[in-house]
Amino acid sequence: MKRTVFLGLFLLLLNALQAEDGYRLWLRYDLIDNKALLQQYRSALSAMSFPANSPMLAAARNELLLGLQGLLGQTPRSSGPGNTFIVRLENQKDLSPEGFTLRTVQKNIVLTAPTEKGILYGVFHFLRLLQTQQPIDHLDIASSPALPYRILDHWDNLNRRVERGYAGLSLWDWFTLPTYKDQRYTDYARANASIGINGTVLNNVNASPYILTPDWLEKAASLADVFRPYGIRVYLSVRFSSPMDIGGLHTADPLDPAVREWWRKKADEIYRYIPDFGGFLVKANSEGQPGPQNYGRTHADGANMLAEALEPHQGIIIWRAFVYSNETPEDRARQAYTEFKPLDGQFHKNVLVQVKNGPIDFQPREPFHPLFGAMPNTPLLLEVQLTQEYLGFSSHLVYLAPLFEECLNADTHINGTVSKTIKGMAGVANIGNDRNWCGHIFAQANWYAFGRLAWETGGKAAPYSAAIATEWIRQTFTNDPKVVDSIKEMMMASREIAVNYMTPLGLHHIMAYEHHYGPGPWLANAKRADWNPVYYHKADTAGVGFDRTPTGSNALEQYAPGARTQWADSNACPDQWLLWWHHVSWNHRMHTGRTLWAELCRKYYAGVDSVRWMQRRWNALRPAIDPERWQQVDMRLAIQEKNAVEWRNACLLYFQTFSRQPLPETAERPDHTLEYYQQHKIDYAPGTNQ
Ligand code: GCV
Repeated sequence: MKRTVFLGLFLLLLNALQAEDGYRLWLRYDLIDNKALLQQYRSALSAMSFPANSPMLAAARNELLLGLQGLLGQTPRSSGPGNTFIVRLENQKDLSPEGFTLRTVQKNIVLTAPTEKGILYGVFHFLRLLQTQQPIDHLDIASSPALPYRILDHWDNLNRRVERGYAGLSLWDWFTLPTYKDQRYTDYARANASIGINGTVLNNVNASPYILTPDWLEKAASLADVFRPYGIRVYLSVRFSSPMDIGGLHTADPLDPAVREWWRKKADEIYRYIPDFGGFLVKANSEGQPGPQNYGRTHADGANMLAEALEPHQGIIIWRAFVYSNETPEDRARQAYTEFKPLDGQFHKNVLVQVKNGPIDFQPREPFHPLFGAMPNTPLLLEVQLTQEYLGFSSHLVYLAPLFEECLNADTHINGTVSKTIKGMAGVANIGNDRNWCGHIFAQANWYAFGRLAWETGGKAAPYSAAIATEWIRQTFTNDPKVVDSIKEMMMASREIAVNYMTPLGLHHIMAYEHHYGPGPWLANAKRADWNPVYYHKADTAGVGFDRTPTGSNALEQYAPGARTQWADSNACPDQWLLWWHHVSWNHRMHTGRTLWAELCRKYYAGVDSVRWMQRRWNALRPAIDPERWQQVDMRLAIQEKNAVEWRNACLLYFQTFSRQPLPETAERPDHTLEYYQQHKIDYAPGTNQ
């Protein structure tokens, strides 16, 4: 009996130890499976000299020990002979305050940095070298972040629902805060620090005013305490009408002295709770949110009032440029530029304007936003969306780094590439309380890539997406080169695959209403014109596409002449942008020699075929991946395949009513009618009920 119980317990323990449920993200510190390398690493790290007399240095040191214990099965002695890992705070020429160097000096490895944060980042970098099984015998690394602001934006509501969140509830268990500090908060901070993220906006940009009341500030302060040793500053989204909502004032006019005084006092109060508070993120006069325009004032008036309140505390204001107005008949793609360009140079120095990567809204493909390069006197942040609102939620495998990089590397023809015109990146988080954090194991790669890109990019021409994917796969799954290459190919192809089965050739915003999951190109009765897919594709019997040239909305004029020329002529415009810029006939000759209709069919069919290719590939990888994560991904790929078929069939059947041309002879026939797809409703899709 005793023996059975013991065996049972043993098996349970074994199972628990082996379970790979995705919780550890890329911070998996398992014993290195290459014996020769393991020996080398062990002898290179016999001793350690790591004075840690502050919470941040202690966090860095603990991480190093945790990592080495797992990866090497031993930790270095804290002193004595042998090869030593030496950590030193030291000023270095050409290093930014967050940078570090890792060098081999007489058989020792020396990590130096001008600040504690640099040491922390250097430790994570070093652990990554071991995890990805890199040589460490001749290290000569100097690394500084390309961009100073690397921030996650959580669209988490105070009731724990996450707007556009597909990985469960908010990670912040507001109800038990400030007292209960879940271990997940620390693990979240570790994961962020490991990829250089240095800020987090805790709450939704559609902000509740309550976040600024004492109870909630205390909760935010408690999170800030957990994040501080990991170099992460807390920011809050604020509602512009807060002085009225919770302050008892009759106005929120930014030029009203009482309003200004209210914000000043509020700022002082916040800094008593969170001495290193980062600042405010503001969505104003956008999608129904209040803002300075309610009082006839400009975005600059609103931002500057808040900037003055935070300035004595060195806080910043991040003011979003995601604005469009229902009353304005102007093409939505033009509106942010129209409102913000004239304000260039009018913002206080502690204001940054946050601009989405494209002028509409996180579509599978958009041209870069025309404000990049157009506001030389205003620091800009690039906002990208990690959560896949328009890219199949957490059900579809879509590696987003190539999308982000397409924008970062786009030439503004004013000040170089987009990456050269920005001071930082903000990523709308895809994190929730799901055990694996992001819903899809591969969605973790988008969180990872966001941090790594924000650290690495900055005008350097090299493409990073593939290198970052390699790093992530090696840390997340395996160092087996064949497996790494096979997964990498899948990841690198996945964004284009999604574009093909959703919105090929420059189509955009033809998703189902409100939840944005699945196709809805026929939708025409949303309460705002520009919430309707028909507004964006403008299909008729003559053709399809949005004319944004001088014969149409002329959104093209908002770009520099050099940028314009690539898109201006419908015959020269690259196929991938065609229907974004032009309304062309169904028989328009594409660069491939096919007609537009034939090309559209080809893309939609290729999209579905490629999802099936991903499924086959994943199937072949089964022996190389642990069963739990393999199966999770396999099941999600099955959802993706089903959805891709629906996208293809629904869109082609719908556009066929205008093109009046047949589907390709040999192709798989749609299994349902257009009416069937039009009636397909999804109740309670995640991410919408706020
Ligand atoms: C937070 C899109 C999303 C909204 C989001 C908005 C924004 O419109 O659908 O859910 O609101 O962008 O970025 O403010």
